[in-house]
Amino acid sequence: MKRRNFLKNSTLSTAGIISAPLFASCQETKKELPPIADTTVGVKPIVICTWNFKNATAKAWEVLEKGGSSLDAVEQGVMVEEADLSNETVGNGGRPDRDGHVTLDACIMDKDGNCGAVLCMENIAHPVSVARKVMEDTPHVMLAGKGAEQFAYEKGFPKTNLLTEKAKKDWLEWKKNSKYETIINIENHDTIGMLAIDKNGDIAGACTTSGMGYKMAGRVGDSPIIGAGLFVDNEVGGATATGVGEEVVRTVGSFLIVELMRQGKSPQEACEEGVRRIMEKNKDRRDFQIGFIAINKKGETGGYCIHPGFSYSKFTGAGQSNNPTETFLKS
Ligand code: SD4
Repeated sequence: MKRRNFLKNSTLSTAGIISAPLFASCQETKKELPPIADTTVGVKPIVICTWNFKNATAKAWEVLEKGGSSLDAVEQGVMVEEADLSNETVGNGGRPDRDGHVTLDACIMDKDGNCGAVLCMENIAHPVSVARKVMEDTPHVMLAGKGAEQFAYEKGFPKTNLLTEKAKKDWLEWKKNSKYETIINIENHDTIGMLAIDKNGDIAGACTTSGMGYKMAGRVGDSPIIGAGLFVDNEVGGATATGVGEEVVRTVGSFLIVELMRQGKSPQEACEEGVRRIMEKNKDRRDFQIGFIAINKKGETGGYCIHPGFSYSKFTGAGQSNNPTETFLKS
């Protein structure tokens, strides 16, 4: 019996045993339930990500093509961006906070609903891999700040200076005119969120960022928050977010997208609805960016993003282009 069916059936029968008289009729209807359709039949591996990170999706695809798991694919995929010094919003080379410290956020989630995250962690070049270690080697879900860094050293991650000369120069320049104010940095749109389906039809996701450039010390956005920056439910699909994290946290954005898909919306419809809900609450604002991408169990994809000034961009679904390594389209 498929694990999913087994769990479903065993939950029902457990309920029946505990409160037998009341739920006797429920037990009977159980027999009439049709088997859950296996929507993974015929689903091909696929990987999608936010923005134009073709090297990252190519790496993830390499893993999937060899028969690797979606979890390995998303980890190794986003690591490409974490290592890319020219990407100023993810990993090594990311912009610092307003005090000059590069602090990184990341999370990862697997097909079984296991997840791990690190928040506001310094000096470690691959936060997504530390997040995976949190998931696999601890009973916890999140580690933050110095504790996360210490844990990373214990797991053998090397100490790395993440502030590049260029990032330092830009920050010093920013300090001259900024009055040291923290603003929502609308230019910061290169967070990578990635979702993949492997040959078994299993979904996993990862999200990693240095957050808003010149943020307040200690500020954490949506990206490492399960349910906000990323959510995967292997029975339904997955979603991940980019843009102003505060707004995504307020709406528990990625969880919302997955729940909308559970209710029958396509990934595209769900992403559009998620963005619409955020905009409803921000009727007077035209200065920020929010985007979601999503994938469902059938391998259908979607994405929607609002940019400052209210222009929108859509995702070109993999179904349309037959490209197994789709990225989010810029407007
Ligand atoms: C954050 N959501 O820290 C991140 C930033 C981002 O594309 O996604 N930029 O709020």
